Amino acid sequence: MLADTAEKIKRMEIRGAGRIARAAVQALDDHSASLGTPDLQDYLALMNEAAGLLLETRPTAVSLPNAIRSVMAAFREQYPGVEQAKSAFRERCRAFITASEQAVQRIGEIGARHIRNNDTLLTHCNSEAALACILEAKRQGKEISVFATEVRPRNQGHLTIRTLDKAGIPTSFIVDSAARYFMNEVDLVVVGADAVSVNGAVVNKIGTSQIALAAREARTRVMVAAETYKFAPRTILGEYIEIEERDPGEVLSPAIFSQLPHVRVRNPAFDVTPADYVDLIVTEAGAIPPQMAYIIIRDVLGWDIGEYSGGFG
Ligand code: RUB
Repeated sequence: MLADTAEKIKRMEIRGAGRIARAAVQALDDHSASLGTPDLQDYLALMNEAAGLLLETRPTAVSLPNAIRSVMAAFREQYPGVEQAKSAFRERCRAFITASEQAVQRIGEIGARHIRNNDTLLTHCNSEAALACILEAKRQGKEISVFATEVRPRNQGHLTIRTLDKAGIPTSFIVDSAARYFMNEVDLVVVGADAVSVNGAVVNKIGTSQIALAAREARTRVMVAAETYKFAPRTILGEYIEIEERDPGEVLSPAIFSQLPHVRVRNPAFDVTPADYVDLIVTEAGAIPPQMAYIIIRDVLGWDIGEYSGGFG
């Protein structure tokens, strides 16, 4: 079960930063319940091992280590036996999953306030947090339309247009490279995030930074929807967020590729949009300018530059 979830996250059958975090927490909870050892030290060692396996699945989505650290914090307490440790862990896992779902809903409510009647939006990739804002605006009766990109190479845009269509939102499906062509028709770009750095830089699906650049040129606002557990605490220590580079076969079939000895495929899954290109980050704790990212890391996640404690939760 645990290995199965880890594999699904790697293969992107489970994808999107929020879903990855919840699936990992659910897998850890199931794993904990399945462990038969009566020895507390053995149990804790097996749980640490399990957490390690999940952590390695996708390097960029900081929601994953944040979520795992948050539930594993249950083991900072002392327990008389395995059963007590398991039930405390289960409580933490359930609380995380509920909070994560509520955060998306709250982001939708807050984000929708920044979408006006008759706005044309553009979204990239498939973000449940970004879609929550768009769907809530529609639910409130605002007349909106959306440009949705294809999202090469994995076509996450196909998921997005299904959701938008189901909600009855007029949608134009465009190839990624058409974003600048249409940008003058767009009032607001709405995207999600895999990670937000302490300096307000946003890591999201490859191509987001080009869209933000085109938006800046056209004076179109950019709104990022991101739960607070997507903020990357370790960036306060100067650490960079690793950008995942995926298999070349996602971009070009090995049959073609193997005939081109001088060609190599580069396939970064994410890119970094500097804070200057982002107008607003909508979190469940409120909408902030990107420059206030440190406040979220300090006050919501509990990491302070002065007293680095190595954990939160
Ligand atoms: C997904 C992606 C999404 C963020 C936010 O990339 O870039 O915009 O993860 O999504 P991939 P959400 O498809 O490679 O996982 O708001 O759903 O957490």
